[in-house]
Amino acid sequence: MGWIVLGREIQGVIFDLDGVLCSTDEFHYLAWKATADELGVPFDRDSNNRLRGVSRMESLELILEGRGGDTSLSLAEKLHIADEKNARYRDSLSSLTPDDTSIEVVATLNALRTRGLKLAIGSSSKNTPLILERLALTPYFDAIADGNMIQRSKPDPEVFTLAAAKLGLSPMNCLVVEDAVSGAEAAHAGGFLAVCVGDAATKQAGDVNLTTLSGIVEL
Ligand code: B16
Ligand code: MG
Repeated sequence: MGWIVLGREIQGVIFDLDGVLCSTDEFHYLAWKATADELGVPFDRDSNNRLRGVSRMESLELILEGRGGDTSLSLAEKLHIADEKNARYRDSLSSLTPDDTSIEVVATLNALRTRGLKLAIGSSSKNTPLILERLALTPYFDAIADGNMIQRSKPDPEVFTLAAAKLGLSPMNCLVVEDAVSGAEAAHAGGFLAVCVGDAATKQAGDVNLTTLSGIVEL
C-alpha cells in the first residue's frame, strides 16, 4: 500500500515556490510596496496577501484598484512599471545563496524523495529558474512548471496540470502545497488535494492546513 492521504493514493507532490520553499514573498512585498508608494496607492502586508500566486501583470492591476481602477495608464506604461518592479525584485534575489534554504525544507524534500515520491515545482513566477538555482534546489525536482510555461496564472489550474503531466501522474495522485488562497483554489479547480501553509492555512483554504511545512511528512 502506498501513501494514502484523505483516501487518495499519493505518488507525487507539487510545491509552490514563493512562500512555501523560500521566503521570496517578502521580497515581492517590498518591491511592490515601492511601486505602490510611487503610484500613491495604500499598500500593506495584508494587501500583499491578495497578490500571492497571482502573475506580475495581474498583481499590478490589483494594486491599481487602489487608485479606483485607474484606467489612465497605457499598456506600455503598465509594462514599464512591472519591469521596474521586477528589476527591484531581482536585485533582492541576487543576495540569495544556498544558505537561505532552510534545514526544514531540505529535510522535508529528502524525506519525501526517500519514500519514492515524485516532486515538482508549480509556480506562477517567471523567476523560478533563477530562484531554484540560487537556492541550490533544482536537483530535488523531477519536473518544473513555472510562469514562463503557462498562459493563465493561479487560480487557474494550468501550472499544476502541467506539473502533473510532466511527472506523468494524474491530479488525483498528487498533492499541491501552497501558501496562497489563489493557489489552493487552483489546486481544487484542477482536481488536486491542497495542503496549505502560511496565509492560505490561516484562512483554512486547504484540505489540510499545516502550521509548518515539515508537517506534510506526518500525513
Ligand atoms: P514573477 P508562486 C508567484 O509565485 C508569487 O506568489 C506572486 O506574488 C508573483 O506575482 C508571481 O509568482 C509572479 O512572479 O514576477 O517573479 O514572475 O507563489 O506561484 O511561486
Ligand atoms: Mg506562493
